[in-house]
Amino acid sequence: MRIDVVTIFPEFFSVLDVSLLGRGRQKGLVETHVHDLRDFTYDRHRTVDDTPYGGGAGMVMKPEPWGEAFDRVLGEHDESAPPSEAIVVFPSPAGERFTQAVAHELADASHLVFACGRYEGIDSRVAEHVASRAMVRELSLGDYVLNGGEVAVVAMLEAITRLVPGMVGNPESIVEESHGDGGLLEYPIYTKPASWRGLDVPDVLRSGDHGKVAAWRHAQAVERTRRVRPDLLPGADAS
Ligand code: 6GU
Repeated sequence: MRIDVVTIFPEFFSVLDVSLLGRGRQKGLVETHVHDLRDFTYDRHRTVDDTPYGGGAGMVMKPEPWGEAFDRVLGEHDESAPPSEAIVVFPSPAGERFTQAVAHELADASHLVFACGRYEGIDSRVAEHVASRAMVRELSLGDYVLNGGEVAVVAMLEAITRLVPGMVGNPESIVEESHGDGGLLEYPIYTKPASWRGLDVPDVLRSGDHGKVAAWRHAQAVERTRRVRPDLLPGADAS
């Protein structure tokens, strides 16, 4: 998988060198390229923003540097060329919700491009233009506002790349986790010692009865989901 990130803060992405993503890069499973949007400007001040048409507070990112950046990562603009294989992600609090299901979809792509907006956002023509050349997804982490897409993209990258085959040592460890296929939150987990600071591991987990253990874990997962995220339960009213 090839990953391109366009940002005015390339240094945010130095975290890609550590942890899971770093190892995946060493193994050749993912290849990341981080581009500084200001490298696609031509004025002395390397300007990437301007005032909004129609008025209002804040600044808007200008379309021209983004057009040049996409020409670089998607290939020069050519109306007659076939659409790129890439999926282009615009992180935005106004996007559709980034979920585990979306992470799985993006993990199947051969090329992902992340366009990190700052200020009040990117001139709307940029996403419209890119949509004529590649698949575009506007994605939000949740219902809160970040100053820019960078931190959101780091989170999305971690969620996506760990689903790429070969990235996680034991593939079974990503099957039973929260927001996996069961749609329930994860059950409580324990390791040794059996008694710690007066708190004991539930007896059922030490019984050796795999059927009982599975039933207990399922019941705990259902109970936890009902308590903290009832919206995830089957039949929950999404509204
Ligand atoms: Cl993807 N971007 C920004 N700027 N804020 C967010 C977000 C994304 N997701 C939640 N809040």
